[in-house]
Amino acid sequence: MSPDADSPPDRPPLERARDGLGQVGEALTRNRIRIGLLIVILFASGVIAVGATGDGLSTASAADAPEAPQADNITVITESGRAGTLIAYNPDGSILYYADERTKYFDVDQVEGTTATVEYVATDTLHTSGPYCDSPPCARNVIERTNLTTGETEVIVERYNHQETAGEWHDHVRVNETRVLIADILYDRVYMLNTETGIIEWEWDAQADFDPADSGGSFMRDWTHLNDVSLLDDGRIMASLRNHDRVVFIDPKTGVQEDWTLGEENNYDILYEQHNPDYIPESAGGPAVVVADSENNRIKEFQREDGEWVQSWEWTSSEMRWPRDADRLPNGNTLITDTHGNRVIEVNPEGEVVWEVGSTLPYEAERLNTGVESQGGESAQRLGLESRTERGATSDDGGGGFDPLTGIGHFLEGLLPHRIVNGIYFVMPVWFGAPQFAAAGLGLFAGLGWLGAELRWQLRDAGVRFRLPVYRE
Ligand SMILES: [Ca+2]
Ligand SMILES: [Ca+2]
Ligand SMILES: [Ca+2]
Repeated sequence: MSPDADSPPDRPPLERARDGLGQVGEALTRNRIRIGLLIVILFASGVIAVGATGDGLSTASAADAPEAPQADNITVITESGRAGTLIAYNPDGSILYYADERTKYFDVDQVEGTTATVEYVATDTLHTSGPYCDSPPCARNVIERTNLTTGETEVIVERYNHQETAGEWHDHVRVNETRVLIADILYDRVYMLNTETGIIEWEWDAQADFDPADSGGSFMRDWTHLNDVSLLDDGRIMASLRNHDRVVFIDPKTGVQEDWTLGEENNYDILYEQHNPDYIPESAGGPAVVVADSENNRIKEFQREDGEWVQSWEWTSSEMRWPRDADRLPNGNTLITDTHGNRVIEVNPEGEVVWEVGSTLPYEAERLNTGVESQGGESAQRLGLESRTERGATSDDGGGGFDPLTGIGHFLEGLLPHRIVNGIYFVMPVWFGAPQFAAAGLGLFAGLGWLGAELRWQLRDAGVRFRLPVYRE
């Protein structure tokens, strides 16, 4: 059949020729766009594949874990990822102790009167249903004590939770030989457990002072996310209600001391889902609280002045992602876990990084024999610490040089709320850094752009086809 026979008789030949050329040109343009987008997607996939297969940071075994720089004392680091670890570094930077028997490790503290024994909370994830678990994942929480020199480990408390989400223990603190305070995320409370009898002897329930209807996260899912507890020398208890963006001070007899509360509902300028607040008493230049302001990607310190909390110090870096611990050391340095920055760092009073070791999803770090958490340190105000935002080359790019993908990654991160960025890094593997973030962003844009273009072309073609019966077949 000839084209003439199919075409309506009233269409001039010139117009038909122009249409034909137009279609050829259109097809060429479409294919060029397709090829261009394909190249972008292949490039992005390549960057991600290189990240996945590269010999990057790993703590999967004691042999894989990186060595640390020298330090004056043992450093203990916990990792809370799906393959969590507890790693202790000798002062010379070699590995003294390595454990990965538990699924995740959280707060760790040196045991008083020992030189190298620690007590910590850890969680086993129960992946299958059974007598302890109806709908997995569920959790078995433990408090354990380990002599890092001999490796001898003793289970002190073990408890099952019917869910793992908001069911882990992230902190405990020892009251005396037979009593511990537990930060209970599942039931939004702090309680004192007698470890000999197993009996709860005291508890503070967050509902005593907060209404689940108009505070914190979803009551049904993860209301307070109570992730840290401290016992102060004056007998008060300090607790971190992460989802309330608040640190509260609890009188064991009367409950929360409202005028002491640090942070406000939905006021993210003060705190945004913090971890590991440490109280620095008046005798050490406080009252002050040094805290990892996690979703704001910075470490902050607040000083008590005229009955109010005033921010007295801040440290952050362009590389910092979701820090979860900061300890003021006796020498004025601050030991920081940079969770999605995949590192534990120590910054000096001038704010310079003077010690750094790679770590995958670190939760907290302790430098032994410097006082538990910040107990051996002084306030930023007394030390005259200067706030600082560190900028510079990434720590993991092998040094020097501007890496455009890292730059694009940081730019894309800046377009999104911190919470979304930190959430993405939380679910992605450890090798997924800023370059991969950039590649994933570019790949996603290209993919969505391609989809949009194809849809548009199809619609356009469909529109043309609408008129087709008029002059075709
Ligand atoms: Ca600790
Ligand atoms: Ca802590
Ligand atoms: Ca610590």
